[in-house]
Amino acid sequence: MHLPIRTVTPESESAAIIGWVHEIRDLGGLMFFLIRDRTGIIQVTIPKKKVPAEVLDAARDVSRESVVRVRGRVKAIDKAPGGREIVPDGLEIISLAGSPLPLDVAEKVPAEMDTRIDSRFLDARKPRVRAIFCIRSAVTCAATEFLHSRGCINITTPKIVAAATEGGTELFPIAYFEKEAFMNQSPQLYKQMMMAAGFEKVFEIGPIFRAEEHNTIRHLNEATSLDVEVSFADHNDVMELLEDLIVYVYESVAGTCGDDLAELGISLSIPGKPFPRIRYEEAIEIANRTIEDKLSFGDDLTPAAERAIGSGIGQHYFIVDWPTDIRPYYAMPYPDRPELCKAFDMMHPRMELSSGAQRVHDHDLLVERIRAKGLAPEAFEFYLKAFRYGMPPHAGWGLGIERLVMTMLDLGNIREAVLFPRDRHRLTP
Ligand code: AMO
Repeated sequence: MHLPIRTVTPESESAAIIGWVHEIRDLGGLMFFLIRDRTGIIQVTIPKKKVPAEVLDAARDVSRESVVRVRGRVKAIDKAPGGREIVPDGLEIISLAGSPLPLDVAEKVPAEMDTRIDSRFLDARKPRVRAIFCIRSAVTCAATEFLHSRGCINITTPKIVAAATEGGTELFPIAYFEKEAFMNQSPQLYKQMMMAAGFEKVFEIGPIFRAEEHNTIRHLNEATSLDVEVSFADHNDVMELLEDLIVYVYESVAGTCGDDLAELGISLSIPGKPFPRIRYEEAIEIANRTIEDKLSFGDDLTPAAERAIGSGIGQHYFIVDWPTDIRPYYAMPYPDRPELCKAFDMMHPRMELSSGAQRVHDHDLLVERIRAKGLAPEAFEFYLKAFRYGMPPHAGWGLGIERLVMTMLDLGNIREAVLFPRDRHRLTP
């Protein structure tokens, strides 16, 4: 039986480990190997004159990033990682790696993002990269835990669909037998239909597909969204739920991912509640004080405006009360001021993380709103039907998981937070 490398201590008398050859140094009479598994790195020291011939042969034949099994005596040694080393009685090559390697896992030679993604399996062997994905796993796990504790039901909705939810231009059409279909932009219509089903509180963590042409550091063509929908709730209720979730997730990551955060050199500060609420009209006023291209009522916020507002606030915040014209048809207009709606964005100082709203739950108003957006209600018949037989008032939001991880870990590019990114130019691996 082999041990996880982290658990090998100077007190262990002997140990067997399996891992990848991280580094090889040959100093003549002595050879040093660093062996790595997902739990850590250990030094293997080979005094050439003292080890069995088979060990020496394998040590000479092995290449970096090969998988090896090592058996031997554990010794305390100050200078080695973890203060211990193994002097092997056995060294077996399990899988020999080809050379040269497409990229340097030990990170002595830096690689461009494209080179890294082309060989993502190698890139993800880097402790730093693995740490990001361990934290991402902890993020979705904590979010799931939190939403279950609030009584939400985890649902799964179709990703092959017949209608756009967020607007017609960002759709990926696909051939679906003799019909035209699309990759789903958002679980929006389906999570709302589950309100008509009486599920009351639902969530889903799943892929969303956006045919956005632009290639940026914060857009993907396939992203992961955490979607929530709650009945008998308004926009204020679900904003509270969202800030509670963000704080819970940060606390959980800070509490359970200490080693991974240390690997990334990050000390996580927990966002304070409540997040400030800023009205859209205030937000454009703040932005206009510093940005060059001034915004007027009805303009969407530009990245420069988001940065201008975010740098002043310096923490997570909400922008509320958006112009109805620039939000989707399903956002509920204020009855006394219908040019504004009960929609919000939740922002990190660097970028938008989530959008949401109280929804239109009245069938006739919804039809009117769909028409006002220049869309045909007939295309939404399956959705509208759910509004005719008892639809409760409801509200919800969608939160981008990659952006959450990116901002939490201060990553420069959203592609750092997804294993196999899909962008304007990339369909493999
Ligand atoms: P929206 O389109 O704003 O809202 O998406 C919600 C959140 O999902 C993330 N996101 C993306 N992340 C990376 N690349 C993309 N191309 C991308 N598109 C979206 C963002 C964004 O804030 N149906 C509504 C949600 C709702 O009202 O419940 C919706 O999809 O973090």
